[in-house]
Amino acid sequence: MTATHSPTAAASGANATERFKSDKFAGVAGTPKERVSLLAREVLEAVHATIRKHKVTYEEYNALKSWLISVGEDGEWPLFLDVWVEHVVEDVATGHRKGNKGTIEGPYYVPDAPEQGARGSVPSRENEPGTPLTWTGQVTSTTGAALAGAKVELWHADADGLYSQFAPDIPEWNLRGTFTTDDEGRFEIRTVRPAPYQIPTDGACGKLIAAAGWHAWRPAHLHVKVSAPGHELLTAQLYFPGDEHNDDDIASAVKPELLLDPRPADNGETIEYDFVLDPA
Ligand code: MBD
Ligand code: FE
Repeated sequence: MTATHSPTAAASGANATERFKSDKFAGVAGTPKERVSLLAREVLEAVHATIRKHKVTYEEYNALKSWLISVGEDGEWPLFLDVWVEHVVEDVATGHRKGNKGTIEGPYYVPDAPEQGARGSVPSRENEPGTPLTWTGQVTSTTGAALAGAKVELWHADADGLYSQFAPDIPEWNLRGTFTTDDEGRFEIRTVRPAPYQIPTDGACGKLIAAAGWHAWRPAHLHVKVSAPGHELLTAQLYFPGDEHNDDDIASAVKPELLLDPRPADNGETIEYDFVLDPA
């Protein structure tokens, strides 16, 4: 027995699957059957066309079948879909916006992180590893109005690239907090710089990456959800200039508008980044 447990794909996948089922799954009950039929048929036709075009063999078909089974066994459907599909859904869903660019949510959001007021530190361990980061910003509407009482929910990986509630031996709300803007829509958040993130390599997604000769990296990122009454919820991630994976994120979720401009400070670094929300 060792005192600490190594993170495993199956454990973090199982957590992500449970989280998704408890928070989000509403089923297809509200989707008209014409729509289900259209989408299912076209996706299957795209698969059929690929099989014909590349003369897929029975050996390859069975490898796919075995791999798809393991995606479920490893609890990696949330990871697989969020890494390779969500960015297109996000693009289609938010293309009309005039305010801030957003990006994908990914598999590791947890609602109701502890409230920290307009100015404060994100919950963290004593001596939390990583460069201290002080982030000041303001939430406004595309109408120009400052949004007082807006919520900024922040969550991110630690300096080892691990997320609380999905990796073992990390306090429940570590590096997860909810901030509420002041009368001028302003906030100030103290946290630490996250590390680049490698998606689990020991599960089904890792097997695909290895078999295809891809890499498993996402650039370091801060996740946020920014919300205010009467406005569209913004889900975004912020990135650090110079990260070697900003240009080849496995999850295709980097946009130039989401790059930070960190400046050295007495204690670590400061960043300024504001949010503009679209009226709903
Ligand atoms: C992450 O941390 C993440 O943000 C995404 C999108 C996918 C996998 C892990
Ligand atoms: Fe992430």
